[in-house]
Amino acid sequence: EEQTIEDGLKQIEKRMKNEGQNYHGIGKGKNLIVIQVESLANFVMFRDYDGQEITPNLNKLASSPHSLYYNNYFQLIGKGNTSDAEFVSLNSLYPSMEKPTYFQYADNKFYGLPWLMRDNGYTAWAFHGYKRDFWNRDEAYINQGFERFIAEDNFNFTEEIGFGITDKDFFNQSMFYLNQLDQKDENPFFAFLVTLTSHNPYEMPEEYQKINIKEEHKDSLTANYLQSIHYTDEAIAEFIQNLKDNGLYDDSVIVIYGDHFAINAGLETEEEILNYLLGRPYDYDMMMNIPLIIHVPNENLGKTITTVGSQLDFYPTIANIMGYENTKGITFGMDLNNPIRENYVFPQTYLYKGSFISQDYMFQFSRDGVYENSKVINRFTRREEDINKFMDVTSRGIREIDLSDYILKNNYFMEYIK
Ligand code: GP9
Repeated sequence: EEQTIEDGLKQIEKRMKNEGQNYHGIGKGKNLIVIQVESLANFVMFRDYDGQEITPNLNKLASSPHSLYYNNYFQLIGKGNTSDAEFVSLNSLYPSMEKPTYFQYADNKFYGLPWLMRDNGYTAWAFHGYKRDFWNRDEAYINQGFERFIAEDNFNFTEEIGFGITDKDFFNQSMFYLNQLDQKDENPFFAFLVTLTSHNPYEMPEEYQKINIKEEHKDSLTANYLQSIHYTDEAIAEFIQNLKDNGLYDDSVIVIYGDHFAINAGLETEEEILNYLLGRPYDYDMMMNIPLIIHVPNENLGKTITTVGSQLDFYPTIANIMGYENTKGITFGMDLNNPIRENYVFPQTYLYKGSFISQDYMFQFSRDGVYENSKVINRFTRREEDINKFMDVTSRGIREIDLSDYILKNNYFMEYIK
């Protein structure tokens, strides 16, 4: 029988209750520094190109005894690309598929991570070195719970790459504001930093191209990408050193993840270099795979988490690490350190609504919306399998997306959050 919307939401709310013993509260009272990295794909992690390590610093961080590294983590964006990655991660709600969520629902009431941290005494600021009104951030951030937005107009830069400010300038100058936050009061802070340099088409000036590219791969999008993500990797390492030099490192939880894919699957021009780099065909599940690293200085962690998850799971995962429970909003994700059910990723872009990625499968729901035209592949054998046994999972995914959309459409938290 048909379940009512209210019953559906009650069910989602009920499953939020999670004892969450693993890593509960290991970040309690510390600052929370989250870095969302432009186009950081997981396929560059722990990978060499012709004997050259692409992201040596992120590799070091991810394999540190004080880090958790999630290697089976996926993007979950709609029409708002980078801004949806922010929205989904901070709120654990699905993005709108009509318009970028930051535009369509800028005025809605939310209870995402910035609000949770503020309710627990934190100051929450956002940092991004591009135009204040791009993706409507200046308006959306207010209802997301950020008290201040350090944007392009707060930075000085002489050198421009791609969209503008370089990641090194961005991180260096952000230190000034982080020090301000640190000295502001007794309270810890939540800083949300969004990088910019490694943006498509990834063209870097000659002096920043540190990876030697083979003649036959030169000028490909992927070759450019390796150069630019290598630069960003170095910028992040300098930033962490800077946190140490400024005495902020030991008191902070540092979280890093990619906002979305770097190279679209199915680009003919990229086939050769990707095959060479990966030694296997590049498909949508690899394209949408982004890394998540949670680094807690002085905590004994040192683990790679293979549980499948996505940006939808970010908020519950971080909330448990910080030791706080979300008792106000409704979140659709799962704490990846305390899995209480089998997790599925339900994307709506690149893989269409009804599709899913699970531990073993990638189900590609047909673009025409006809189940019978869908296909499923085993993620390990890469072979196609019979689609019939996945009907209930796809309908569950569609149901969840619709429930989340109901929250957005009806500004549901307006009444719900006291
Ligand atoms: C711009 C930056 C890029 O502010 O966040 O957004 P994208 O084009 O990647 O969605």
